[in-house]
Amino acid sequence: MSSVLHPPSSGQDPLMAAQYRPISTHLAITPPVSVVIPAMNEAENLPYVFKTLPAWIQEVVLVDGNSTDDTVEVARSLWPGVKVVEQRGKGKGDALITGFEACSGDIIVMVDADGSADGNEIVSYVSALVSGADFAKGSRFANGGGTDDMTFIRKLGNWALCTIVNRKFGARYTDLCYGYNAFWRHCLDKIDLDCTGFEVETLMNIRVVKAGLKVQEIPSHEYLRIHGTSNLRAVRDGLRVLKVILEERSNRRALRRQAHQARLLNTGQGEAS
Ligand SMILES: Nc1nc2c(ncn2[C@@H]2O[C@H](COP(=O)(O)OP(=O)(O)OP(=O)(O)O)[C@@H](O)[C@H]2O)c(=O)[nH]1
Ligand SMILES: [Mg+2]
Repeated sequence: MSSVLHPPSSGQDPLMAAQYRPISTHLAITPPVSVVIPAMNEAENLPYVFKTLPAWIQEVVLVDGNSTDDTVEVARSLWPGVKVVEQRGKGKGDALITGFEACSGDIIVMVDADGSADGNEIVSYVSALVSGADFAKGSRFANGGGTDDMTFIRKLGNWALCTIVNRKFGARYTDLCYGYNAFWRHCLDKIDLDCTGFEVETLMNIRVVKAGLKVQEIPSHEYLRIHGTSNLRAVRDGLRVLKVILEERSNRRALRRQAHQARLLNTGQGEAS
């Protein structure tokens, strides 16, 4: 693929070499990478988050959810070029949609601000994307992944919802409700996000499958939130995830019905029946 190259050797034209940024010892890439961080009162956690972000990241977009602490000031002090955007509405989904619009990179990486995601994993996500995947989906339950942050009940709920998505949409996911993902910007045109809460990750995972995009799971380790308390409510948000799954399923049926009717009309059978 044209966007992947081994790091240029010292004999190469420096102007040509400047287009490529090494992201590991054996890989250099040209596409700019943006990281989106939704953050609501995460000032105490941001030092841990920014500490692990690779220096080759082109842009960091922090979406502030009307924080009442020093989230914005701390972000600016830790990453001087950080682009801070205020979300229009409420919820993590709304924040991410706002953040995606503000990104200028070709590759967009979603990273939580609670210290649960290790920025050193970004290289695995980006490597998968430049190697041909459209959507690199983090998984805590793929071989090599893990979580320190899920209770038994949350694991059970996530497994049940993931099983439903796999059965209903023909996916082969090992994880569903996880916020560490990366994708090429062009995916946004195909998944047309329209939700506000924590169900956003599920909606993305379903719509990428429906759009026929190439998804690769990336084993990821979720660490404990370092400071503060979770904004997620297992039952409330679990039900919102289920609602999204059912809605996406009925939209799919309606689309199939429309396509079937269009085919009948084209062959003249529709008028006859
Ligand atoms: N801007 C913004 N960020 C939010 C909002 N809700 C949650 N977040 C951020 O989204 C990320 C994930 O939220 P968490 O509360 O950690 O939820 P979670 O990771 O699903 O759940 P835990 O595993 O319990 O931590 C964190 O960085 C939050 O600050 C919101 O309404 N606005
Ligand atoms: Mg968290």
